[in-house]
Amino acid sequence: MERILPTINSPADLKGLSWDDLKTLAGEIRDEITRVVGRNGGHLSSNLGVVELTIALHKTYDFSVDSLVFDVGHQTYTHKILTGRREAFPTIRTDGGLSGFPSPSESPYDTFFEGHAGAALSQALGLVMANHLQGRKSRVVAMVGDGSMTAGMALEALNNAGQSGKRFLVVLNDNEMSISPSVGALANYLNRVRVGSAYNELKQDVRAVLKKIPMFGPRMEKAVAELRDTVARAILPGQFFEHMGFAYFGPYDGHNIKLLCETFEEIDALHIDKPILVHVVTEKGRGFKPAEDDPAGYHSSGPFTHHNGKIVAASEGAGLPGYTQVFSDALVDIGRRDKRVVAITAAMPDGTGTIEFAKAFPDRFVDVAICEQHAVGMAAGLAKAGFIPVVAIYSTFLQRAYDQVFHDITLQGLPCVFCIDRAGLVGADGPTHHGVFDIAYMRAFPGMVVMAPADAAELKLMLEFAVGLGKPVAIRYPRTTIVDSVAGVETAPLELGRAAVLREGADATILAYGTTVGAALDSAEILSSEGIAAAVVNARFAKPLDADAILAAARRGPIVTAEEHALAGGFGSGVLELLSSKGVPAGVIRLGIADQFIEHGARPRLLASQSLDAAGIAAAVRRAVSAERPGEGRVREPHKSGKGDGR
Ligand SMILES: Cc1ncc(C[n+]2csc(CCOP(=O)(O)OP(=O)(O)O)c2C)c(N)n1
Repeated sequence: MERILPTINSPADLKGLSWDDLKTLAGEIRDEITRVVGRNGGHLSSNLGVVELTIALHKTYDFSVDSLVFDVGHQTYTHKILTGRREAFPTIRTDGGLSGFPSPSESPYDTFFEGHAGAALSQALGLVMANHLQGRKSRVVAMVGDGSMTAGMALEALNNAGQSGKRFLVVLNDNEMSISPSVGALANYLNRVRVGSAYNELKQDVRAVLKKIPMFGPRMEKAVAELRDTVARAILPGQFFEHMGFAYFGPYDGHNIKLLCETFEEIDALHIDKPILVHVVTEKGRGFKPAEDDPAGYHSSGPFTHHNGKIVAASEGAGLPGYTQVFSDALVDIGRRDKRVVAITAAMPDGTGTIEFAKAFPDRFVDVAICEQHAVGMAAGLAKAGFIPVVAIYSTFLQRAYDQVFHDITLQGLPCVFCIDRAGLVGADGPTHHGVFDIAYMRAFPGMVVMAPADAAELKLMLEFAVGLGKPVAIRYPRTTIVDSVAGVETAPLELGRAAVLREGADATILAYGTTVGAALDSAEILSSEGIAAAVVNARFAKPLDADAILAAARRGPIVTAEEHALAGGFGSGVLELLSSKGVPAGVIRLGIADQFIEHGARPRLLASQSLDAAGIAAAVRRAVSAERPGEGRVREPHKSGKGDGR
């Protein structure tokens, strides 16, 4: 039989297909997604779960006119395939290829750049209001998962939308999973709705059967009807949403394209004058056994090969990134010794490496769901009562809790350890996920200690140090397989605000922060062979800065700062501020992320594009040295450079 997928170049191509064709198409799309994610990695489970739902939405609506807003946007692979990107789909998440998230620069069908949970309802409501003001009749649809519905922003939007009385469609894609199983009262509620409706259906079936039994039929029927009414009163589906001002429909089988299309059309024809929520139940990982069995494991999958639906080989990079693993082990170790330590995650026990702590000390662990703000607010309460909260959140998601870091923690002077994972360029997930603003947003607050390890051993040291510090403190570390130890970084004890000189050199100083220390040492080696002696300092702290080390460097000669962070407000900015406040005019070249959003791509390439590899740092030092000594010949005898004292 001819394959249908190659004939789909735009959503309009769905219109003429029969229900059977659409079902076949769903299977072909699933195979394509599994094939491509097997090669490139990606959000497998979530995408396999929404194939039929996405087809149904594109068949019913015309999103060249109507608007479709995805929450998070990690589940848009079918949408991309249907909206003119079928041929480009195999490039997804690769250098220069399609983004793994919605990207308006790729297609007019992608309404917003997305990547953070909970934003879609607010964005959609804004579009609805704009339509209203501009007299446009186009429809607005937001698709949100049950996990993301727990986000504060989503609940704020529900609250506002219900009151606004403005019509738009929210499709609640309920698969009982966030990345891990959904947690919290809303998850329990949705579970009751699902079970309740299944129970009601069961009663209907039982009633039909009993009716056929002449002796007991009528009496049993009455009893069953009473029972059903009681159950229905207790778990009337959608009561919560109805009370919030929405018209609720569901729950529906999210894998039945015909049912979904008919439902969307019927609801549309009702011309309901308020927001509408259609509750759809789907299965995460649907159609690919390994993902069905382990939807969390395949939520964000590395490459793999499979044969007849069985995994033959997973990528070498599978499992936790190196720093996360080191953090995970160190946290359990500290938790064993110090009963005051409590770990908090916002829906990412696996990703942040707090799951082992959760297993070891379930009473001292909390997963608050996708609620970063609440996570930090709650940490304040624990800290106030004498506990030591360790809040493990990715850099990009901690941005959600900026005010809580300010108001609930630092303003109160409360001790709290922020373990900021995925700090820096994250690679294939791209601009929504790069964590390149945390130094700036953390170091702005009085009393905050901000540090970054150069290697695994230093991360352990820093965690230990932070837990004992009695202050608000942030430790940032990247998504990368670990370099066990960076040559030259000694695990000397930490002292607040003290850097470690790793290599002496009279011509220039590289002040490296966190992940750039290894590259800085390599660049010093390159430079040494050219006769340039560059000192390398492992800064360790972005706040408080080591004023002695920085002033000493400025006296020696030019400085190059290197950090995997936005130049605006980062470590290098701090160095400039310090020199300026001391009245020291120094030649400083700052290396970091330029004032732009960085695309997705392999991390080493992205780092090189920002001059954050050894070659880029060496080039900056050459520039600094030649600017310092104009006219001096560049090439000198190779310089013998001694290692620092490791302090
Ligand atoms: C603010 C924020 N915090 C955390 C995440 C990480 N994250 C990505 S997807 C996801 C789970 C989303 O669950 P759900 O909305 O139910 O979608 P599903 O993957 O189950 O389809 C999480 C926690 C995020 N994207 N944004």
